[in-house]
Amino acid sequence: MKLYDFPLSPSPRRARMFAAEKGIALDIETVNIREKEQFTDAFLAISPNCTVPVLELDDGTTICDSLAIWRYFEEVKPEPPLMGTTPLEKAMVELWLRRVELEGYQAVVDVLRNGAERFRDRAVPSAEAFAQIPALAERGKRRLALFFETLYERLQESAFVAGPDFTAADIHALITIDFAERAVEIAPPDGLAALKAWRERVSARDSAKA
Ligand SMILES: N[C@@H](CCC(=O)N[C@@H](CS)C(=O)NCC(=O)O)C(=O)O
Repeated sequence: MKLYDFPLSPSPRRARMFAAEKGIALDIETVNIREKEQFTDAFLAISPNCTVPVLELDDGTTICDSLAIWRYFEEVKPEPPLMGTTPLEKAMVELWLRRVELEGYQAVVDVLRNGAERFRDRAVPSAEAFAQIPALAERGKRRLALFFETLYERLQESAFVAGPDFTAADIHALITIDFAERAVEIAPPDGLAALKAWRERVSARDSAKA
């Protein structure tokens, strides 16, 4: 299996970290999205939405979304489970994946893509031009602060984001926090001890370096 990847981007890191947890080997092909390689005809044929990651199976089938790639990996290699095994565990993982995506990751994306000069007219990842809306960057900062609070409260009552075990929800949350710190220079405030301790534990996993 081949992963079309860009090492600096959060979404491909999700696929790499999940695969590392599962012990799934991937051939990596880098698509330099800073050099606009996602818009070449060759890559558009692979990823019509012009984004990485894309997983290409040995028969040529492609899956061009990180969470769909997780689902595929989970089904073909169920051990160790990262998306829950009981109906309730699966529901809790799904719930937290959606909360992290909508309340955390999208907030970072709003801050970055509506604020940074390099995303002028590229506020949405697309071949089509989308103008920046500066108010979305401001709203994103507030939403990100709320997201940190939400995670902190959750991690005071739960060892991991979706429950007592490490799951894909932890991967999603860790990568979102790292992305916020690196790309928009917003880190969780001091004093959220349960969040800090969780982040250190999850960051110490070998897969976090993938
Ligand atoms: N929902 C997609 C989002 C993928 C995405 O937005 N990828 C970014 C990198 S993190 C990208 O390829 N951006 C291309 C661009 O900015 O033109 C997923 O999770 O795979």
